[in-house]
Amino acid sequence: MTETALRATAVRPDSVERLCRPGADEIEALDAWWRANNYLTVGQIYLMANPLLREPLAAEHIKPRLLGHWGTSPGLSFVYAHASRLIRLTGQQVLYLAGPGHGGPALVAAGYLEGSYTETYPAVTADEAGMCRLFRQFSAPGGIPSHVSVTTPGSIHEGGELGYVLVHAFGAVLDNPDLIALAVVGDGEAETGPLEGSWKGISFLNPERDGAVLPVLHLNGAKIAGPTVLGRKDPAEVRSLLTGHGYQVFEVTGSDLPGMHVRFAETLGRAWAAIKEIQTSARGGTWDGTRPRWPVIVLRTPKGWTGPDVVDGVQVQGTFRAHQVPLAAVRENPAHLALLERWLRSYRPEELFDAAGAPTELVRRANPTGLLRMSATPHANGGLLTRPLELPDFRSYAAEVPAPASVRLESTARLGQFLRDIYRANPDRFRLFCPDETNSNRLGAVFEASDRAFAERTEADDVAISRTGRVMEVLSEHNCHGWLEGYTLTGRHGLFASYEAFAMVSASQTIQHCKWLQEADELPWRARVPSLNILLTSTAWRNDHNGFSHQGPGLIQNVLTARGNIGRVYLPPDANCLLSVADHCLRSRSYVNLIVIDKQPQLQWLTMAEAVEHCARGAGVWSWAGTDDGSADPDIVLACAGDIVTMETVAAAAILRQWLPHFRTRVVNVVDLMSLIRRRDHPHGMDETLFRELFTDSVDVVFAFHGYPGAIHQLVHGRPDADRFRVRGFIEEGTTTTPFDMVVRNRVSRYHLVMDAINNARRTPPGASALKAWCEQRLAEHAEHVVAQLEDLPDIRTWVLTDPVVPA
Ligand SMILES: Cc1ncc(C[n+]2csc(CCOP(=O)(O)OP(=O)(O)O)c2C)c(N)n1
Repeated sequence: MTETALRATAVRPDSVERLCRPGADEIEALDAWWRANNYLTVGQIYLMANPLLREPLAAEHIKPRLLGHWGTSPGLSFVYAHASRLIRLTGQQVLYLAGPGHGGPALVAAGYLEGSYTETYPAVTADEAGMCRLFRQFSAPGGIPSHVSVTTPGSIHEGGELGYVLVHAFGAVLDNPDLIALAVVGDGEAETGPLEGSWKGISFLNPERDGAVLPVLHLNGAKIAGPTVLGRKDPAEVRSLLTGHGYQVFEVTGSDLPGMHVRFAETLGRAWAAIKEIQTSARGGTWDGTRPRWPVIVLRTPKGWTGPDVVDGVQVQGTFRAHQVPLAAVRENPAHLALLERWLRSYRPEELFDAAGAPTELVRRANPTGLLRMSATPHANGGLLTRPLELPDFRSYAAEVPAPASVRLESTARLGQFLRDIYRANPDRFRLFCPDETNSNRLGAVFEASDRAFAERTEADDVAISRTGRVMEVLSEHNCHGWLEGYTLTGRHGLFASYEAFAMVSASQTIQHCKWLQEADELPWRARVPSLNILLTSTAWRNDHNGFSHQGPGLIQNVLTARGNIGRVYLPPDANCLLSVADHCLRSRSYVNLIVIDKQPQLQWLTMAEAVEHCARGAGVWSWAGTDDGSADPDIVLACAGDIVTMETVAAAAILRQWLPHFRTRVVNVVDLMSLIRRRDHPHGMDETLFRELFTDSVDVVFAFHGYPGAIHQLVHGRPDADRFRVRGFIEEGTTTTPFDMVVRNRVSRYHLVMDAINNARRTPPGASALKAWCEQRLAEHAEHVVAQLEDLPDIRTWVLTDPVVPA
């Protein structure tokens, strides 16, 4: 599928009036399609045999475990049916996102009715046997999950963890001018923080070069166990809320048929026309540049519409009781069984499926064709559309490193220059997403290539901000993360840069995305998409000015814990390693890459050639830092992962070298954290031989780690004598203090590492106790100095590798 092919099927002109006034035959077809969808939805929830009700429904036809969510499903399929009509009449490319993704059976049914489900899963044939398979597989062992998950053709949004439907939709349409993302927002979902923040997406959209999001706020009034806030609000308040966010509000309310079809068709037609008008004006040069009032549809229908009204004397339809399985005891209770049969037959399946069990012509008439079917759109299988990034040679941004630890510079500033040129070379498929910190994170060079995107009013004092900008800055980690997910899942590339501690705000999204990619990896029909790259900077160790709230390296832990091989964690110690790692991540597919490095001026260790080799191996011995001379038998291994702790480790090794010249230390630096894992457990895991070459199989390892110490224990589990790893790391000791005081407080300073090395070495060399005493003395001096002088000791602040250890 090429872009040219996509454009060839794009918008055909059509009369809005024609769109807004469906003929009786059109309503008949889309109502039949909707009935068929509802039938298949109920069938998936309840039936394991007799799919076409060819015989009276009996207990043995009913699944033993009744799972799934009915309540939201008829609303989702109602919108879908109407969107299909819009597509048929206009040729519009639509990506459908179901916020309440628990309505999975409705979307699976849609793909089945459109034929794409059978194309994707040939065993699920368009006949009675296939329908039975479709029903049996739903929410069943060995089958498919209940949500609009990775297995659902046409989906980029599972809607399992609620709150992200609009962020995914906005991400999908950036730099995607021909696409409309139709996003159904649940009213329960609308109570979440991420969703409430995501209405602001239109403040960053540019109608000239971006597509459009059409939200459908589905107020079915209830969530799992009670009413929703927006469902119970006076409609005028809902209107004000959305108007205040900048939308033009369209409303459709009711449950009458065919009246609802008539009214929704007209509303969808008007909303689509509003989008086209905005885009035509912007692309035709008549736009005055003000932020358009994009349409939103508020749809009010009963929860569980068309399902059982009253069950056991209790109102179900239109209440929270319709949320999951409205008839719960069908196998045991003949009255429920009879109600289910009546419910299924109310859709008149004999009109919807032919003798063989395939959808009838009446139903199929409602389907768009080919790649315009929402269940077949390549936008939902973004790997098919992915064009590799044009990447400049990262080596040309190299830091000059005449000798290890001799120069200091801001590593992320080099990355900023690389990103700037990636922007220039890829004006249509690369974006940086950042919560208001691009400059703070020293990535500001990107503004030489692109402004920040902003559709609201700009003022004379604003800097690097315009409607044509493509750097995405919004003070919402949820928006940044979700936009990037939508952007990459539809085939484009990007990077999310965040303060390390606040990446935890969107940590759950990171985890959910890992799950999505993991599942996608197991489906041959899902093409691999660009990776989700996350840069964590302004790290725990150097947020000494912001204090404890800004000190938290937790995201590493989350990514390590993700199942499977999707997660990658890189801790480049300097600029050249950062450039090499970034280049690798931006070329990669279908991973979640976490890159952790601070933004402050920092010592540089490796030349570019050395960095490339080091990063390719993932971990290596820094022989210039240690004293074991390549011996297979060091007295201690000093390992490190993370920029700040690498400096402490190399400084500790320098102290040991000068105080105890016959003590054999080996310094190992780890860039790729996953290399520590056993190969059988992760594809990046280094093989046993290399692991032994680096860490021996019996010498104690003092490991200084950027994050929480437990992570290293988790990673080396199963390695030879894993108990010998003594790990120092962030132990939640933080405050506004000096950089060196941070490592002291967390007991990972050079002096702590020296003492650890002596305490854990297999032999105690002469002079060791004097050195330990000196380390204690230095720590005492530090404690006194920072409080008295409010800064670190001078020799600590300016330390370079060639310094003599004991200050003159
Ligand atoms: C973040 C999150 N919190 C809680 C849940 C559990 N949950 C699943 S469905 C649901 C109610 C959803 O209500 P709504 O968005 O209105 O969907 P609908 O009524 O259309 O089913 C809840 C709370 C969830 N899936 N995600």
